[in-house]
Amino acid sequence: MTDLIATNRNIAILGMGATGLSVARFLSSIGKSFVFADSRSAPPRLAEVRECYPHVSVVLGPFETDLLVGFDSVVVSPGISLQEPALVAAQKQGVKLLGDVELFLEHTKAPVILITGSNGKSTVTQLVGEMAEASGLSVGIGGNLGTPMLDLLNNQQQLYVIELSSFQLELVTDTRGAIAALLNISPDHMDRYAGLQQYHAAKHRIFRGASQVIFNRQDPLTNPLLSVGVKLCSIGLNKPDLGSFGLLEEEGESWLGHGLKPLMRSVEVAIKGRHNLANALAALALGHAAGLDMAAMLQTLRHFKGLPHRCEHVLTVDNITYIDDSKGTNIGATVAAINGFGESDRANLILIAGGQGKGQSFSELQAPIAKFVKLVVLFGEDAELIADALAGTTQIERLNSLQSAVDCARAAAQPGDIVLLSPACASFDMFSGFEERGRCFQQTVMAVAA
Ligand code: UMA
Ligand code: ADP
Repeated sequence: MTDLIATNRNIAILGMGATGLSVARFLSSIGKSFVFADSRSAPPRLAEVRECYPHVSVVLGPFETDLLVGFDSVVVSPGISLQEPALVAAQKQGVKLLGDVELFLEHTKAPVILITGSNGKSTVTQLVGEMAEASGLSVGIGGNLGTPMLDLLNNQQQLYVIELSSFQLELVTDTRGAIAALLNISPDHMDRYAGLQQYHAAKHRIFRGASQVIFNRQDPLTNPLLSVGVKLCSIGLNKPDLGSFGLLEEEGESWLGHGLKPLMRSVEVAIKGRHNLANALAALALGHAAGLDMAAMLQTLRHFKGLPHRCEHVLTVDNITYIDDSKGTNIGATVAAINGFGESDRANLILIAGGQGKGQSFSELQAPIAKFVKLVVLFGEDAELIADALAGTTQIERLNSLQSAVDCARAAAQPGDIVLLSPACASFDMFSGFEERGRCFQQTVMAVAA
């Protein structure tokens, strides 16, 4: 019997995607029954659900209050907005809403590291996970990154490293002593939130009940408001205070440092770009908080090549370099990628961007584009919106497919230039996700170069 789900009757799982199915497996494993509901009439994994759970009821179509109030607990998938009128009404009538994070945290027996932020979450999660493995631990790595966290539960695990999205955090009230990091905050998912403040509030829920907290001292939006007794550690690309992580200058060279202590030369970090130095420092701070072996962590930083579609080098041909940053799905990520690859003395970038803008204001792209980008090639649903926001910064072209955008970029590129796909947008208008968009870019680049 659990605190969160205290009855084996009346549990509904909303959403039949990766999260919903992991919740179903978990509830089945502890002998609880449930029903499924999905607001789409034909959700993509319906056949799988019917096959795996032939005796479980499945309710399809818009969520209705009358249906939801019939349940004691409703486990909500992260893609479903809590502002859905039926959910708001059900909660008012005493139905308990919860997510997979709360179930997971209640059932873990090993220490948990939780990581959120607008950008860098997946990189830092994977990096810390690999640092833990290099330190000899059996570790579960997942969450928003891909493997639903409930699927990681296993008595052999000695540590969990979990990426959390703002969506997953919306119902979290107690992280039960986790080590929690908030890497950075810039606007994202503005189509789901009333404004930055609401998004910020969701992100800050990661600190509730945490035992140790890591924040970014150069991003005031990450500053935690905490009660006494919680251990705090900051990261930043400037000089660290005692106990914090940052960059030190030693004999004219940049080093990763812990307090006054230099740890490793920055050029040795295998993942490139200043944003990745911030990610490396965050991973070190988290690993240090969890007691991982420092030598093993530094060795991991020397070898970790980064995840696919995050500023990934695809090809250099005719002295033109192609970079796949398909995971750059918001302006903060694209600004980091442009600043990371821009040369100080000339506009050397051709930026391919566009897709679904998620309600962002694209004006923050103006300054880095004016400085580093000679041509912006736009495609996708919100191309016009982005073109309007960037008018007057640099040359802009609009194409109707990613393939034609690559052709256009290739035709305009000069030796020494970089063609950067960093869309600042979601991909769902034209692709199944950022992975498919990245693969399409890479295949087109390879074909063009052949
Ligand atoms: N659904 C509804 N009504 C809705 C919305 C969705 O019924 O209003 C149903 C869909 O029909 C579908 C199911 O819910 O059957 C999908 O659920 P979901 O959208 O919550 O997605 P999952 O498949 O459960 O995947 C989620 C995360 N997706 C989202 O938060 C949108 C995955 O992150 C995550 O990897 C997975 O859980 C495991 O933890 C993806 C993501 O895009 C990568 N995350 C966003 C991001 O990184 O920006 C937040
Ligand atoms: P997330 O899981 O938060 O989306 P990823 O690690 O997958 O983060 O990186 C996504 C993109 O965000 C990268 O391709 C890069 O463009 C950008 N990025 C990565 N780390 C940072 C950072 N620390 N600050 C700003 N942008 C970043």
